[in-house]
Amino acid sequence: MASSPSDYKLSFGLWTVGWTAQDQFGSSSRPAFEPWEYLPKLKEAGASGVTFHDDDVAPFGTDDTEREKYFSRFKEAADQVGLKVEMLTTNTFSHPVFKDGGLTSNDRSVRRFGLRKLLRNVDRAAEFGAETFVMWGGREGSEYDNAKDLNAAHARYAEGIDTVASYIKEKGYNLRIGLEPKPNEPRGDILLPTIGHALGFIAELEHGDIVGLNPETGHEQMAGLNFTHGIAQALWAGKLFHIDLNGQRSIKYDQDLVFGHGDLTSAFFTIDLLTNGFPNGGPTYDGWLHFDYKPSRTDYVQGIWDSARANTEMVTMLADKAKAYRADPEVQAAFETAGIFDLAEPTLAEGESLSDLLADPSAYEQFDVEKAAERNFGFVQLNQLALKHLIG
Ligand code: 3MF
Ligand code: MG
Ligand code: MG
Ligand code: MG
Repeated sequence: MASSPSDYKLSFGLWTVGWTAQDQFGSSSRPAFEPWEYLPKLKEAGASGVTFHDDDVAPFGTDDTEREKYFSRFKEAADQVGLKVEMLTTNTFSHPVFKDGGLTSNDRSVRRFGLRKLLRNVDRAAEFGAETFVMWGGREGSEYDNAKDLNAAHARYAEGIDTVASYIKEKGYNLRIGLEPKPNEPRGDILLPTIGHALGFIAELEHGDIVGLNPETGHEQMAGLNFTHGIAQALWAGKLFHIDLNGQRSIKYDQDLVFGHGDLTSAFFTIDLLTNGFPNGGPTYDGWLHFDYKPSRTDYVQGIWDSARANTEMVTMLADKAKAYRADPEVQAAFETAGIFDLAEPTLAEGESLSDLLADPSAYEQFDVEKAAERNFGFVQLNQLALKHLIG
C-alpha cells in the first residue's frame, strides 16, 4: 500500500516557502506573507513540523516587546495547526554586520555580538521545544586565502560552537547542535565545506558529544560529492542529527530545487538509506526529513504550494519504491552475488590475532589472486534492478 506524508516526520524551513524569489540579478517575484500565514498550507502540503531562523519570525532589529509578540503569535498558530517546531536556527548571515562571519569575523566585537545572538536563540529553541539547533555558518569563510589567519579562524569557530554547546548543557536543555556544511556561496569559500570536514572539526571540540550534522543534499553535490555516502559516514559516526533535503543539478550555484528534481538516482538511494537503513543493519536515522528548497522564481503563489507538495510526495514515492526494491527476491539475490552481506563479516575472524593472520598461508602465500580477480560482482545488474524499481 502506498505510504502517505503522515507516515514520516516531514518538516519545512519557514524561509523555503517564505522565499519571495529575489536573486543576484532580480527583485522579488512573489509577495511575502506573515510568518504564521504559511502554516496551514504547510500542514496541507504534508508537513508535521516547521523550522525557522530567529529573523524569519521577528525581523532583525525588532525591539524586545514586539519580538515576544511575534514569537507567541507564531507559537499559537503552530500549535493550532498542529505543526511541531522541531528545529531552530540563527541568522548570522543576512545583516551586513556579519559580512565577515558571525563566529569567525576578524572583528572581535562582531564575534561577541554573533555569540549573544546565538545564545538568546538557544533559549528560544528550548522555549519552542525544538530538539535540534542548526548552525549554518554561511558567512564564515573568505574570498581570498590571505583574508584570515586560518588557524585562528578554526580556533574561534571551535570556541564559538563549544560556547553554545556548553550553554545548552549548563541550562539542561534537551537540544543538540547540527552543523551544516556548505562549500561556497555566499562566501567564495566557506569553512567546514563538507560533511567530512565538519566531522573532523567536531572531533576536536570540547563539547562535541552534543554536536553533530545537518547535511544538505545540494551542498555536498555542489562540491561534486556523493550525498548518500556522506550521510552514511555521518550515521556510522553517530552524528546524523538532522537533514536538509533538496535538489541540485551538478556543480554550479546553489539551486535548492525540490528534492528529487536534481539527481533522482541519488535521491532514491538517500531515501532507501534513511527509511530502510543499511543492508546489514547498523545505525538508523529516526530524525526529521527536513526540506530546505526554494520554490522557483518562475512560480507564483500557487507554485509555492505545488512545489512544497512535490517534496513530500517525492519522499513517499521514493520510500515506497525503495521498500519494494529491498523486498524484491531478485534484488536480495543480487545483493548476495555482489557480496553485500559478506562485507559485514570482520576481516579478521573472532579471536584471531594479528600473528594468526600473518601465519595464515591461505590469506597470502596460497591465495589465488588471478581467480579472485575474475569475480563478477554484478554491481551493474544490481543497479539496473534499482533503476527498474525507480522508474518502473
Ligand atoms: C543555505 C542554507 C541555509 C541553512 C539554514 C540553517 C538559509 O544554503 O542551506 O538556509 O539551511 O540557515 O538551517
Ligand atoms: Mg542550503
Ligand atoms: Mg542549497
Ligand atoms: Mg540548508
